[in-house]
Order: sequence, then structure tokens, then C-alpha cells
Amino acid sequence: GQVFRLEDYRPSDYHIPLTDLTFRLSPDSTRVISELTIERRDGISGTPPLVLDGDGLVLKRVELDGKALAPSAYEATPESLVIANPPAGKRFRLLIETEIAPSQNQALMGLYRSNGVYCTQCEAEGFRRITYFLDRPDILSVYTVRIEAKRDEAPLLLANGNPGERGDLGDGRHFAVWHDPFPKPSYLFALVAGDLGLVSDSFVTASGREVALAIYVEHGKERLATYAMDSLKRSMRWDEEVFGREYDLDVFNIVAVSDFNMGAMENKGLNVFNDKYVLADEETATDADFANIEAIIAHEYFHNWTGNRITCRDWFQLCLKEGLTVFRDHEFSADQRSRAVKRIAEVRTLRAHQFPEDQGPLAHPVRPRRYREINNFYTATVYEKGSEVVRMIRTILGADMFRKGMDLYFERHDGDAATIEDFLQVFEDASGRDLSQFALWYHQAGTPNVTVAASHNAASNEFTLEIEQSVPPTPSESRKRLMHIPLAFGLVGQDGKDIAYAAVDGASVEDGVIHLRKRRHVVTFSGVAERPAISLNRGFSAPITLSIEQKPEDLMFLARHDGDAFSRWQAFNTLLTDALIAATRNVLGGKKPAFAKELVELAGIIAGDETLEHAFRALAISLPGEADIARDIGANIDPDAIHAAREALVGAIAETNQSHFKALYEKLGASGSFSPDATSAGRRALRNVLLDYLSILPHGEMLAADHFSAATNMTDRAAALMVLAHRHPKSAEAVNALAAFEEKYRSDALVMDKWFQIQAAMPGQDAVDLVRRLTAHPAFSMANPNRVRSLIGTFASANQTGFHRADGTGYKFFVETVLAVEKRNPQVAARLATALRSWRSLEPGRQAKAREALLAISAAENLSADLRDIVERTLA
Ligand code: B3K
Ligand code: ZN
Repeated sequence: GQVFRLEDYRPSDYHIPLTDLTFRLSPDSTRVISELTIERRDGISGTPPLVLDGDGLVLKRVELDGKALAPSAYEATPESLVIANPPAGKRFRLLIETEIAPSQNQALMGLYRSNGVYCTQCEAEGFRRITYFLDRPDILSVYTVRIEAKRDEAPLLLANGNPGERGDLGDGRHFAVWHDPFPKPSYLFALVAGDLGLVSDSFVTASGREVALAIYVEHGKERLATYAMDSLKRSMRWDEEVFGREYDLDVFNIVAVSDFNMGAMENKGLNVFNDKYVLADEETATDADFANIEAIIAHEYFHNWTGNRITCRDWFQLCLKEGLTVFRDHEFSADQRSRAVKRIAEVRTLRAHQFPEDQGPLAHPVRPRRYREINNFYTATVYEKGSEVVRMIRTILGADMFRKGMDLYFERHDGDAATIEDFLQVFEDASGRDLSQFALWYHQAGTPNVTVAASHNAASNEFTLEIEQSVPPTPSESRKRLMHIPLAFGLVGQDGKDIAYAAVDGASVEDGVIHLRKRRHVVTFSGVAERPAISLNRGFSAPITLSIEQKPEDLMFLARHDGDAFSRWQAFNTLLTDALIAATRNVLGGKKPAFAKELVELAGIIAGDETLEHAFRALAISLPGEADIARDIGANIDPDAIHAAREALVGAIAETNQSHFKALYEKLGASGSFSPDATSAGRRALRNVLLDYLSILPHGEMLAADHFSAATNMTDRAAALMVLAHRHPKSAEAVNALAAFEEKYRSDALVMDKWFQIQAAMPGQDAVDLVRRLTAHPAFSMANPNRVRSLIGTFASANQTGFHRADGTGYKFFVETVLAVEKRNPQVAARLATALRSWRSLEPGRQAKAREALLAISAAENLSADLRDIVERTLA
């Protein structure tokens, strides 16, 4: 396939200042009439050919300045429309009529139907599946859209912007016109038409303008959009208060659809959502679902400024909108909930998804320089590491200067299709600082490693850190340059408070942050009388791996006393990880894993520490997952040994703390009336982690079964079901609970996703047969991305022992399924296939079988560009 390169960017010869679209909707043959006002760009001499993008299009009519174009004057293929000699005048009008079949569209890009509702997805390159266009993000156009449809089939007609004229067309058809005054790229175009229920509300902006808010959902589900609407209003207010950003149209519409390739889409004034991220009540959604809804509603809303008003010049700049908008939604959630708990959750996600990407064959810079298929670059690196990079800018500049830079960004670039260079420039201009070395975070792939050795000289009252940075090689980047790494830190004294030091030598230290810029720094703190415990990378100030020789006593001390909550969590997590790695080694050596008494007791102390939030305690005592342990071991992975080691530590902690955990579990009690707020969710989280521990003890299945039947909300019910299915799969309690759950929710697709997920993650040899059987379940469908992700995605990415079964049957099933999904939906298949990205870290037997699986996919006929790109890079 073709390779696109950043350095090949050229502005287009033509612009499209105005785009008027008419849609005559019909499931099998929709007509799209596009009337474009086209302008030659200033400074272009002559009349270069006009080349419009298409994808699978059928051209019905083309007119230039009101006259039919002679067939010799243009060339149309499904992939492009070329006008060799456009008019010599500066401006001309082009009319293009295409025919498309939304009902046949299973890739869910362009115009398609979900549950009878017409909807669109155009990012990144879906607009070209609707009409011929300059389908690139630097072509900003003002759109007017007229939709015509059968009134009974689609009483609701929506597009971007503000509503205009609407009326009857006779013959049971009607129309509506929408106008969006803000010039936008084609990827932000959206249309929705169908029969949906409405939840309406309103919002008065800081300057006093009233905005009509609407969320459209399936009829009968209106009640389930309450939390989404509340999240929207809080997001709108927050963006005014924290970033000074007001909403700019008269209406803001959200539509929930059940067939969607990802989470949601920020189309101007008309966000389209995967219904999983809109619909929730206590009976059907977990606390994690509520938190995701809040975050994603906010994320898409925040794109209105970071993405829509200021968009990307080209797709290499994707992180300009995504990394920044993730950072904004993280900050929003931190303000709405517990900042410390939110930060820990973010870091866990980053390590689980971005680190393996950055450390494997699919590694790429936050701003990539080349791609074959842009859809494969909506990655954890672009999104999550992109957000971490913005966070580091704020750490380096300080909150006030960061806000000044953001203000300048909005002022200088409103209406632009901008670049990462533009973004960095505003912070340099606002602060007068040089960010050129820092910019490497955008350009260089790989997770930097920082190695630290600490020593205290009691005679001279000096504390010294020897710090070294290195960036490991990544595909096509073998030589790396040195990074600017902001390392937040504290020297913790015996009273648990940070020790003051008199002076620092060897690196620049500002406001508790060591700035690493060289390969090696010897940083000496003078005036330090007692040997401190060193707390490094506080708040996870830099997305790095840290290797530091630390005494277990120091880590235990930090786990109890570090003033930075994140580092406190980190200290205990490091202890747990070290213990699990050692235990895995024991299992492999045929020995019984053993754990330090102090460690298992500390779990009990943290669980019961009433000075800490429930949610923090729950996170602290949750063991690293099997994939986390595998990542930290790094090579020669045997998932069965990891599983055995982890279960052994669960058992050791549960046994030692048995009566304490039982009492705590009882005290936390079953929930009374439900509230989705963070404090209530934290209490449930702690109680459910305790259940997980207690369930490993004798009669654990009875306790879990009681928990299951007493549950009055989905969080508790799903937690109990998971414990039963994973820890006591053969018990009557597990079988009954799975059956009861299925019976109760069989017609609620989103809840059935949880049922599929729990079973797909069931550890052990039997999972592959179970998952295969479940693909035939009436609630499952290969055509629906949520179902596929729940069952197949969970199996491949969250079931280490099942998927990586030593005999390779997990991989065989995976190959068949990925290829079956691909026939309909290449994007979802390509995403699934990334589950094998860490195949080289497996032990040799599994490694060979995983490689065969990848080769089998790459040998399949008519492989899509999406899947080919992933598989070839993974094998390279
Ligand atoms: N911008 C969209 C993602 C589009 C993915 C296209 N393959 C959602 C978001 O990040 O907000
Ligand atoms: Zn986004």
C-alpha cells in the first residue's frame, strides 16, 4: 500500500469555501447532490487539475458552473474525480451527484444505518464514501445541508450547525435544512436521520447565550440519558471556568447509536456516540461505565475548541487535537472526582496500553512521520502519551504560564488547521522558554528509561542522586536523542514530611522538579542531615520507566507516608510487582511461591486505613494484572506461571488478613440508595476488591453468590459474577449466576456485553471453547463492534492464559475470527489484531505459534489495507 509521509505535505491548489449538500435518503439508494464553490489558491499559476477523493463512489451527474460537463472533461473512478482543466477564473461552481447504499455499509464509515437510523462517521476519511471532495483536514468549508427523507422512517433530521427551514415535500416525505457558520474540515461533517427519543435541556453560557441541548436515544431509553446530560452541562461550565472556552452554536446535539466503530465522534454541534457511552442507570451500568460516560461526553464536547475551532493541518498532527483533548478530559474528571485516584487510574491505563505499544513493533512517535493507514494511528500513543506530553508542558511552565499559552493558542489559531509546531510555539512565546529539546517527546518513539542510584553522606550532610536516561531503539529509529524529562520528586524524612535541602548542584531543580536534559546527571542536595527515602516521578510527572535500587523498607515506608498520593500508590505497587515477579520465577522453577509477611500485612493496613479514601485503598490493594506482570517481566513470558503466582499472592493476602477483611467487608455493607458519585463508587470498589480476596478462601463461592443475589446495582452484581466465573467456574454458584444474569438481561445488548466479557476473560484452558460457543449465542453478532470487542476483544487482550494457550488453539480461533470480522469491518479487525503486538515477549513455544497466526492472517486473500498494515508491522 501507499506510504504517506509528513515531509510530503503540500497545501492544496484549490479550496472549497462553500459546500451545499442535499441528501435524498433511502436505504439502498441515497442520492447526494453536492454543490461546491471552489477557489484556486492564491499564488497558483495556471489551472492545475482538480483531483477530488472518492471511495467506492458511483457518479451520476457532474456540472460545472451550471452546465453538464462533457465526458471528455473529467475522469471518474470509484476512488477519484479528476477535472483536468478547471476554469481559468478564480472561482467556479461544481455540482456532483453520487449514489450510495447506506444499508449495505458494514464498515460503518461514511453514511450507514444503525438500527434503522441513518448516521455518518467521517473521521478520518469517511466523507469520500459519501461524495467526491478534497477530503483532507486543511480544507475548511462552510456547510449548508438539506436532508430529505420519508417522514415516518425519519421524523428526525439532523446535521451540523444551527437548524434552518423545514417542511413537507408531499408523498410522505419531508425535509430540513441545517447551516453551520463555522468553516470545518469534511471529517467533522455529520448527518443523522431516524426515529429517536429526545431528552432536552438548556445551558446558559458565561456571556448569557442560551444553548438548546438535546440527546437522542432509542425510544423508551430517554431515562438512561440523565447522567450523560448532567455530564454535558458540567463539561460546558468547566470549559468556561478552566479554559475560558464558551460554546458557539445555538444548539448542541448528541445522538446515541448502537453500531459504532469507536467511542464517540466530535462532529461540530452533532456528536455521535456509541450508545454504551450515553446510556446508564444503576441497574445496567457499572461505576466504571458512569465514569467513562462522564469522560467521553466531556472529551467530545471539549473537541469543539481543541479539534473543531482549531483543527489539524494533516493527519500527522492528530495528537494536536487528541492528546490535548485527552489532557482536558483527564483534568475535568480529576476536578469532578478525586484527583489522586484519577491519576492512578490514568497511569494504570497508560502502562497497560501505551507502554506495550511503545515497547513493541507498533511503536511510533506521538506525532508519526509516516503511515499507510491513518485509522491505525488512533492509538494509545497519540491519545494517552499525547496527553502526558501536554501535562509535562504544564509541569515545566507552571499552571499560570500554561494557561497563558493556551489562551494564546486559541487567540492565534482560531479557525486554523494547525500543527504541533504551532502548538509548541505559543508556549515558547508566552513563557519565553526554549522547548526545542522538549519537542522530542512528539518526534521520538519509545519509553525513556531513567536509572537512579541514591547515596547519603552523613558526614557532609549530602544526598546524591546519580541519574541516567536512555531511550531504547524502536522500529526505524535506532539512534535516539536525549530528552528533557521533568522528574517531580521529594526527599521524605523519617516523620513522613518532605525534607528541606539547602542547595542543589548538578541539574536544574525548580518547584520540586528535577529537569533532566543530559545523559547523566549527578544531583547533590546539601544540608540533608538524615538519610531520606526518595520519592521520584511524583504524580507520574514523566511517562518513563524508572529503575531505582530501593530497599523494601524504604518502599514500605513510602507506601505509608509519602506525601504524594500517586507515589504512595506506586511504592506499594512496586513492592507487589517485585513480589509477583519473584513468585513467577519460583513457579517456573517448580517451587512454591512465598511472600514477605510485611508485604501481606501492609495490604491489610492500607485496606483499613481510615485516613485514606476508599477508592484509593481499593486501587492500592488491587494486584497488578497478569498483563502488567508480563510487561514488567518483559521476556520469555509464560502466562500460566504468572497466573499461578498471582493467585498465590491473592491467597496469601486473603489468608493473613482474613478476619480483618471480613470485618471490613461487613462494615462497608451492602449499598443503600444508589448514587454514581466518586465517593459512593469508591466504597463499592473497596468492598468488591475485598470480595475478590475473600472469595479465594474456603466457601468463597458462597460469599460471592450471596453478594451476587443481594446486589442492588450492576457494579456489585458484575463484580460478584466475575469472581464466581473466574475463581469458581465449575461451581453450581457460578453456573447459576451466569444463567440468572443471562435470563434477566438477554434483551439488553449493553448488559449482555458484560456477560460476554466476564466469560471471555475466564482464565484457563477452557476459555477458547467457551468463547467459540458464545459466538453462536443469539445475543452475539459479528456485525456489531461492541459485541465483537466484548467477546473477541476481551478474550484476546484480557485473557492471558486462555488466549495464549500453549497449544496455540487460542490463536487459531483468533485468526478465523479476525478474518471473519474483517470481511465486514476492516477497522475493527485491525484493532483486534493488535492483541498480538507483544508476541516477541512470549516464551519460544508460544512465540512460534503466535508468529504462525500472524503469518496466517497476512497470507489471507484480499486483505484490507487496515489489517495488512497492522500484521506486517507486527511481524517486521
Ligand atoms: N475523533 C474521534 C475518533 C475518530 C476515529 C476514526 N478512526 C473520537 C475522539 O477521539 O474523540
Ligand atoms: Zn478525541
